[in-house]
Amino acid sequence: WERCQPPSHKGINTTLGQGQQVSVQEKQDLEMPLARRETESLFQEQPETGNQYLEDALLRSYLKTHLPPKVLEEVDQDLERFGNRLLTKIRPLGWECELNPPVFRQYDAWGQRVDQIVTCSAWRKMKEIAAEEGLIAEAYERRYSNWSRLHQAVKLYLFSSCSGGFNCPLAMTDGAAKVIESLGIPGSLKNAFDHLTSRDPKKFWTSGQWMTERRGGSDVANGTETVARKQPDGTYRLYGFKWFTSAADSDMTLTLARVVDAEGHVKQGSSGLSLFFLKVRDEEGKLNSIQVQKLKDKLGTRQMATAELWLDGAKAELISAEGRGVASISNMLNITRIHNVIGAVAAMRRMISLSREYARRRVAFGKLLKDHPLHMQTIARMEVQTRGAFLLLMEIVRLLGLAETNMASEQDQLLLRLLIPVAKLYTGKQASAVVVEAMESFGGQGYMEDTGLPVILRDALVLSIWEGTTNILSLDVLRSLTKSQGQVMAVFFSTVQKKLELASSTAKLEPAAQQMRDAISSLRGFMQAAGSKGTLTMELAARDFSYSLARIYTGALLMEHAARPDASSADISAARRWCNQELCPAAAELENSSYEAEEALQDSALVYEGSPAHGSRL
Ligand code: UCC
Repeated sequence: WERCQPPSHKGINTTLGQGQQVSVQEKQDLEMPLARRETESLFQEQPETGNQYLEDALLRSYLKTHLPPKVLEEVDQDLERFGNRLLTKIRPLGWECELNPPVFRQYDAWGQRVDQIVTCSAWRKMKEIAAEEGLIAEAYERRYSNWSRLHQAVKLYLFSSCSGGFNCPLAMTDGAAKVIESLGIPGSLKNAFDHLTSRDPKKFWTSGQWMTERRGGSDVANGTETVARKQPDGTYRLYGFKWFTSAADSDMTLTLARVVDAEGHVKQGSSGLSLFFLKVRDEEGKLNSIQVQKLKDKLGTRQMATAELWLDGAKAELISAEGRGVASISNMLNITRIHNVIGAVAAMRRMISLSREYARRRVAFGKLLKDHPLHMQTIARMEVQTRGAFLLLMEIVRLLGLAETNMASEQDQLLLRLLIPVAKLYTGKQASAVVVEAMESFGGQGYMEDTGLPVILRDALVLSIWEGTTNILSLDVLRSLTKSQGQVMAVFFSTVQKKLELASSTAKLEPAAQQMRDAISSLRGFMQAAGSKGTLTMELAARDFSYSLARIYTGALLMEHAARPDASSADISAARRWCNQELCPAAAELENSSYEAEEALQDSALVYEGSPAHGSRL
């Protein structure tokens, strides 16, 4: 009784008369202990998950299918150990990062400007763990040859949802290492490369990727105002304002700027941009002529410091050919976009793990949630999406591993170039939808901050925004078609066809195989029809077209996985169900004339009806 003592109720009901209030008070005093006791016995159980690696059936079956036995043995041991470390040590640190976001201290007590971004000890511990676990190093040491990249990606996938946002600096660190490696690790960058790929916590560096300026994040070519002035010693000084710099506490960064020529002019557009390397602080820890303007107030990823920065003569090194900045930073973008996919799949997997555990414990309407067929159907639909996204991720990192060990054919490389934006844009959207749906599966509890579920949602919502929005990436998909003069589509079709042939001998998969064949023929039809129309058609179709590529390729991967001799019934039903959806929305919308110029005008009319702009020339 004492423990359940309710708080004082004096004056609680101001709408009742004095006499009534007393009787209500008395009634409450009598009833409360019982009500309290009942609440306690009905208290909801927290869903608890175990070793993520051991509980991830698809991940384990994928590794078993693809890795050579010796590699599998070692990787399996490492992942089981890592899974335990995540559970016992790393996940609690991740939560600490959420509770203790970075703080900006602009001046010290004596009025000196210090521009300090103060991070919590858990965040700093994450950096040490990332080094110890080789979360970057693994991909560059290549001890498992072409499978090293996959091993790294799987560790990052397991780490992501426990990392308290530290997956973001790791994404950019990986991207920076990749850029430096693809430049042939020039002498001046050898030191930085060694730091980025170190397993020594004392030596390990993280990197930023400072691209976005005030005039925009997508249109880098026209939005970049930062200029670079050459110094007598061959280095440059950068002047400009970086509007959105994630992981601003990093040790170094890669950034774009326009080189000022002898006449004091800069070249506008993409061909005026060059890529620079800079260290954020000098040996004494002083900022490299950088002023931190403020920390961004973001919806999510609050554990990680994103800042506005003034570059006021920051010392930097030019690392690309002049005017090749965008092409050079693309190596970084492609890696960070893969990390985005990792984050998306990890968020979906985490929510489903929690949701399915909760369903085993929570009783409603007289039975456990797991015994309500409609509830299970809802989670199963999320599971199908997550499986598809996971296999797409594995396919990309498999191809990347081949490319990084000179084992990729020209076709593999084309496919990789196409699939990165496709996967980034598609899984970003899947993650938002799945995480929201999974949140609902907890009822009101899902909406409560202290369950830790809203954090996952907030952090997932950025995945379709940063690193290129859905539309920007859809246009990047078209860019990869144009650049390869359509070859990339020939590779796409032949690869899908090959995967499907393997699956066609499994009777249970035949209806799905037929749906896939129909979708492929619709896509071919779309390509032919759209090809004979103007560029507006392809631009209007870009998003639906990218979705079609994602759905068809993922369908082929699910079919391939389900056609293995030791496939589970879940593998088969995931493939079947995936193929039940509209696999080629681009063909359907073309049929609806959605990509005609007239429809584009209608789009504007629909959007602006009732607005002051209505009737003006839009
Ligand atoms: O920094 C940000 C936040 C950081 C946080 C990240 C953490 C992620 C963590 C995930 C973990 C959960 S956000 C910054 C985001 N900004 C972007 O992503 C930029 C979005 N905009 C684009 O992607 C645009 O498409 C641009 C900037 C690439 C377009 O620029 P241009 O200059 O107009 O493009 P061009 O002229 O078409 O391309 C210039 C060259 C071409 O090569 P060449 O000259 O040889 O023909 C292109 O083929 O660059 C090449 N290129 C590419 N190559 C362009 N894009 C690519 C690509 N994706 N891959 C290969």
